[in-house]
Amino acid sequence: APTIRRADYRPLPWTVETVDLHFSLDAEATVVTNRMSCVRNPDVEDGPIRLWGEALERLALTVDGQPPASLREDGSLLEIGASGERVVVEVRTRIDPRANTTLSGLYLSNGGFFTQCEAEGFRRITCFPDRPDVMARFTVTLEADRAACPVLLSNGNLVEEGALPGDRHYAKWVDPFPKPSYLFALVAARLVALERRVTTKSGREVLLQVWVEEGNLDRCGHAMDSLVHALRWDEETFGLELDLDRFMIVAVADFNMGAMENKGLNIFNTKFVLAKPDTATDLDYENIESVVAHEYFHNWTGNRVTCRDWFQLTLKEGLTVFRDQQFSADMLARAASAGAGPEGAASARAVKRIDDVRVLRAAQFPEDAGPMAHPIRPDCYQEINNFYTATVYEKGAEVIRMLHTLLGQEGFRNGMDLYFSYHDGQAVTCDDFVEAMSEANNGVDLDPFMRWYAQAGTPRVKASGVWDGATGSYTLSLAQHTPPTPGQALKLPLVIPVALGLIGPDGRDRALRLEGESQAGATTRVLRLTEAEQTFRFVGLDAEPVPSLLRGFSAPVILELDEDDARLAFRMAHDADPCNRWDAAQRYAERVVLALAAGSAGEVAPAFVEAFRRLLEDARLDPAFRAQALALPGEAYLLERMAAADPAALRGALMKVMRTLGGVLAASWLGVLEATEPAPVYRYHPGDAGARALANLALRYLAAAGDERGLACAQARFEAATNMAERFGALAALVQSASPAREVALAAFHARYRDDALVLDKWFALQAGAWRWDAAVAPTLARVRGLLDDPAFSLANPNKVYALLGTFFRANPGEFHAADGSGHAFWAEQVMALDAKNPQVAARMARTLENWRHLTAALQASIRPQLERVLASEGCSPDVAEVVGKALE
Ligand code: HT7
Ligand code: ZN
Repeated sequence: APTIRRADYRPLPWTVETVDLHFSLDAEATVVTNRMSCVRNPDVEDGPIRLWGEALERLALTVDGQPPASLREDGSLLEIGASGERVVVEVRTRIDPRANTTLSGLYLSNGGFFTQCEAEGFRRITCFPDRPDVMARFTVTLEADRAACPVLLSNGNLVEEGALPGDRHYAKWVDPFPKPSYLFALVAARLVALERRVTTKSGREVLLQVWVEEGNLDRCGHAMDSLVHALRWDEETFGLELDLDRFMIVAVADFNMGAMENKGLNIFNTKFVLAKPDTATDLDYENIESVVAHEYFHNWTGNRVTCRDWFQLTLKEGLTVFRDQQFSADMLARAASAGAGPEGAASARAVKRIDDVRVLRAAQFPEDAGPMAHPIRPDCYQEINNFYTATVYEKGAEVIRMLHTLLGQEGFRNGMDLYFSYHDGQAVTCDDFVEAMSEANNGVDLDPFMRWYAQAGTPRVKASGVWDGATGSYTLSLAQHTPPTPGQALKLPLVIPVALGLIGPDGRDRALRLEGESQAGATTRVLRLTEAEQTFRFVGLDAEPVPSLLRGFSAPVILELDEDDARLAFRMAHDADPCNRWDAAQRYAERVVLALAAGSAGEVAPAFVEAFRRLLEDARLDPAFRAQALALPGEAYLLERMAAADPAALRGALMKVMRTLGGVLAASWLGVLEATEPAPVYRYHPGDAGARALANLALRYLAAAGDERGLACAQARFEAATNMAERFGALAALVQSASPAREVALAAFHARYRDDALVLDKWFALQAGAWRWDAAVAPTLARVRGLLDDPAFSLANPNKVYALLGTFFRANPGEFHAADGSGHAFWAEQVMALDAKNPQVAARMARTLENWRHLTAALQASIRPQLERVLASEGCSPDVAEVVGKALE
């Protein structure tokens, strides 16, 4: 596929003011009539009307009612010659939703019609200038069979509905806001709605609806509550109000991603809507809250102000992820403060931040170190769907967070206000956003900061300190460098906010005073690292301090700091910053695990076990924090930290560490379990969730160690559980053990939930992610292969694919990378089978091998032919070709 470059952006010679769409919906032959009033763009030299169309049968095309003067077709691009200042173009197309297995454009799911248009799905519905910089007013008429599709929804307001001959009916929707085509949506299906009316801050009454299949109405309450919370939060935090009279969420079981922010008609993967205590874990509840909020927040950051082109994707995604992270932190803090006061609130915020950092390290750092590394604003792509990445989203959010840190809460809010005042109703660039931030903050020079938008790769910050006892001063040297990434050899220094504290030997933070300052200030302050190397001299100290750097994970960098075991243990015990306390535990655990994996240590160091014990036994600490601090670093992250990554050796080391920590500390883990009796009634609350997380972790360690009391407890809790959070926690512990009880529990779980698609995803994922604690058990691959034939599994359903194949390829490297190469051959088979149905999902699966060059030479030799096989396969999609081609470059 050709490479598309950011530098080649040009506005179109013609844009569209209004669109009138008529859909005659039919499963195999939907006819779409599209009347567009096209206007010449005064800023652009003469040129044709450009429309894109894909997988369409064109039935008719007229310009002002006549055949076009000229028509040129080049692949999916259609160029129509037109004169004058405005013309009406009418296109009639036929599409086959049933045959559309890509889940992009108009498709069928369980008998209903649904759309997904971001990024370029609208062109699979009709011919259109399908680019985000073309914003038009949409009027949509839907016509369908009343029995099959009693509910007809589109964006905006319902202005008319009625009966039609032949048991059909229609509905007409008008969206008052101009929008790009990627925000168009329709739903025609058999659904019911949970409704709520709320009054916005300016006193308007709005109708909120959550639409689901009939049997799921009892699982919508949490999504609705989350929506109301999000609406209030955006009013209070950013002064942003819902601009529509009606806001709808629709749940669909077949969906490529999490959810979609179509104007007024958000379409969601069922996974991020449906929850009730018997089927959803605490994590499910948390995810629903954050995804509902994320999509709602897009109404301003994405819809009212949208992206000029897809290279600017982080403009809406990075910013909206940052907003949803702040929202979740506020929600968690608010709930925690009710029971545990300000300390509880602070801890809840920290736990949320740790979660975000875990995701960044597990998903984005490896991406930044691989062949797909790209800046948060990429310079080129072959297939835009491959660029909905952890870099654009999660690192993008970190970049916004750094702006927030540098400008302060008020400065950031002022920048947001100015951004909306300048750009409401426009399609803009990341530069426009940062310029508004600068202008609202006394013109602060943010040009150097823009490098974060342009440079790929995770920066390294090397820190070292020198203590001068004679003067009571501590000189901290910081040096930054970013390793080369594909196509970007040279990197310039970035603006890196480094939040720092200095801890005295008594474990207490010292007030900080830099040389030249008259008095000491706060105990945490943000240093600005802007050069390749800088030094900072702190004075007035009574003793040599221990530095705590990058507090709150103040920048998305890798900190290189020489700390011996004792110092890590000290920070594990005393760092006042919970993120850094967690990070100290992670660093220590990483060191222990990697030494075992490399064979340079034979046993788990007793000092580590003791440091770990102190955290485990410190009942003053928030259980949610302890659960975070006592969980080992993610396997994907650790693999990237190995020189020649050996998944089998890493797996062996992780097992050893888990067995040791589970065995040596068994009494303490059992103490945790005794102290956290399962709740009689489930409630989604951070306090309860934290206690459950710690109890479930205790079960995991004890089960890993084969502790009989722990295994019995897991079994008992599994059987007695009144909610999914506990049932799943206990089941996960049993599955990750050598106990035969795991099979009994898996069968019981299946019997109970055989008809529940979302819960079965958990059942698939648990089996695909299983480590082999019992060497006599067959390789996990055999199990995964068997599950492909399970009646509940389908390659056509992305949730099933992500649960079974995604978990195996991404979350189970120890089993996936079997030395005989069977996993790699299986990967190629599955990627090719998926590619024939759904290239977007296939490409996501293909990405699970992109960092293959970090693996051992033997594994590379096994993987290369499989990559080549996929790339050479007949009908390899551009999506998969980009991923695999770059991996092989
Ligand atoms: N903005 C949405 C992106 C999305 C998407 C992109 C490509 C293909 C399918 C998709 N479904 C949703 C989701 C979001 O970030 O909110
Ligand atoms: Zn988004």
